[in-house]
Amino acid sequence: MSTRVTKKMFTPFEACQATGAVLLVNLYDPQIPTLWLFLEAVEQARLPLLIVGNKLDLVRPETVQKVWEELGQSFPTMSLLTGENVSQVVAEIEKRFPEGSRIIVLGIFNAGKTSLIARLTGKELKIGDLPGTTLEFEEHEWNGRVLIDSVGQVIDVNRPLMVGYDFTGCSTSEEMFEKALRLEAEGILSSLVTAKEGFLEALELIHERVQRGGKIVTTGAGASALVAEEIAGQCYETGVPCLCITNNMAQALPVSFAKGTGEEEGGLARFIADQLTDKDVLIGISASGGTGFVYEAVRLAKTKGALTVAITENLDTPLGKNADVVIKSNAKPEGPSSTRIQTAHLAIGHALVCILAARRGVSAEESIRYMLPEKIATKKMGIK
Ligand SMILES: Nc1nc2c(ncn2[C@@H]2O[C@H](COP(=O)(O)OP(=O)(O)OP(=O)(O)O)[C@@H](O)[C@H]2O)c(=O)[nH]1
Ligand SMILES: [Mg+2]
Repeated sequence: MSTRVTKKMFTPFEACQATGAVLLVNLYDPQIPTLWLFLEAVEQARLPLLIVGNKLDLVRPETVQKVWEELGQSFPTMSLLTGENVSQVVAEIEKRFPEGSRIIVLGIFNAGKTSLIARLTGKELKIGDLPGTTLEFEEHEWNGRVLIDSVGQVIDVNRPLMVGYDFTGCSTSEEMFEKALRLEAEGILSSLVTAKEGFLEALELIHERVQRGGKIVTTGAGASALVAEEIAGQCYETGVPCLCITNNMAQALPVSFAKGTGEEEGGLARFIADQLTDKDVLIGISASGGTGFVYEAVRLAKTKGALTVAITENLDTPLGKNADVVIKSNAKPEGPSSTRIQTAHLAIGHALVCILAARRGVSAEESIRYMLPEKIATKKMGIK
């Protein structure tokens, strides 16, 4: 019995009885640690493999070289958008997988798996840049072969508690505790590289706006709402006007956390944008980059001239595309429930507020003033 399932699906990886695999790499946001999981799954299933890089139109040659180095091998690259190199890749697929093959097309979401199958078969398929457009295995006949579309994530359900952490190799609670904390820290550290450029750019632009009297609005849903709230709280403690608007409704928070209550509500996006002028900054936080009201609020805020900043793990998403500046964490892979991404986003938020404060010369004494009790005489209860 197989143990690997695709995210949000209970279909075992091997249930599709593939005899070969194409691993599609999104060159624009390669997510190498997650690709290793796919490679491990393919190796364990002993499938002949062809790795192909897609979205060549969005990257420079140096980036391709870097991805090759990180994966320890070179492989063909193409752009399904412009058609560059596609016919060579198709020929390579035909050569590698003989007639009668059942070829599973793997890769993180938005890598272009369905786009490749649509291109080969000439079919009209569901393609889009929201993470998770395809949510189940789908088979398509092509040229005497079967192409199997898949979901952009693999999870080995046999690994202990792959909900948030991979506890493989841990037998005691103490070992699990140590591993959990190490993984959290690693998520922050590996974000150093991916986040730095966007962070520094965002910092300058936010600093300018705050100095000119602008305010910050933060937003996020569920777990990212907590990050948004934390940023707003620390802004308050350092004298930066910051308003936090989320979809969390007090007691509904745990449910919103798990199920994304209200994420599709466009009114929330408009409400957020209503608070913003061209002096202000909107920071949208979303681990997936696909949270409805967050990416829509960013889009609307931009039309009002506000500076928009995204904090996300996934660059190649509606949030990543809508924002002026993206601060990209690199904390994956995660289980279905993310932990490391939020930790990395909190660290990024803390760094942002603290550096802004340092740049403005806010002293500890001034900061403490925001924390002291300020009692206001109030009416006696019952007096109307
Ligand atoms: N710029 C660019 N965009 C591309 C290319 N190939 C696909 N896309 C776009 O990337 C997005 C994702 O494409 P899909 O084919 O739906 O990706 P997928 O891997 O099936 O994604 P999921 O079903 O979510 O796992 C769509 O907006 C495509 O139009 C490419 O070569 N270059
Ligand atoms: Mg798809």
